[in-house]
Amino acid sequence: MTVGNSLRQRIEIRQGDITMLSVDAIVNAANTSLLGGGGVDGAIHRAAGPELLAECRAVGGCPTGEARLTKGYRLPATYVIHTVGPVYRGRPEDEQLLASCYRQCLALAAAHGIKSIAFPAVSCGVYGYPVADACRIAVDTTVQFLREDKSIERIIFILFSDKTRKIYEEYLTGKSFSSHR
Ligand code: AR6
Repeated sequence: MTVGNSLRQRIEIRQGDITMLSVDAIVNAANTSLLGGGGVDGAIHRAAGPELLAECRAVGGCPTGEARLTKGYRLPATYVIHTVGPVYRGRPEDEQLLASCYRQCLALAAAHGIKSIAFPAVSCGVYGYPVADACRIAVDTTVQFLREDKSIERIIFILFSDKTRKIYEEYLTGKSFSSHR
């Protein structure tokens, strides 16, 4: 088995509801208040229960491009890592901020000994990021991180729609996983 193959094997693409996943951490596509909202954020708060909102209140918000960790409460996941993606405007900063979301989530996960983490398509709903661009940033940033970090064993990109899942699968299939840096 080559280094490249083992890296590829740590990444999984799935379609479904992130709130159902029994992993160490799920990522929430939140807003800077961390006080809940619609989309995946609403679904996570509903499934986790009011204790999650109470902890988020105590955290006191999160700037765009950063991430914060809380417990998962009534979710099957142990932790929730809340990140705030950029509202898409087609600026170069959008790409930097979205990449920073993925890097910060992964760094927080590694710092907490998290071995399995699931990501939704951050910024691809209400925040309007084109899925193909967001997918490239998500996958490339994650692969870059996994080359350096050996502690995270499993990353799941969990997509709500079949269309989005296919975009991720096609991108991952076309990507080279050779061991060069
Ligand atoms: N599981 C997995 N993916 C989901 C789920 C789910 N249960 N529900 C929705 N998605 P969005 P954003 C997908 O809008 O664009 C909130 O109000 C959805 O199809 O949830 O980062 C926050 O409070 C889409 O592909 O997040 C912020 O104000 C992706 O998750 C704002 O929306 C992200 O869509 C953040 O916007």
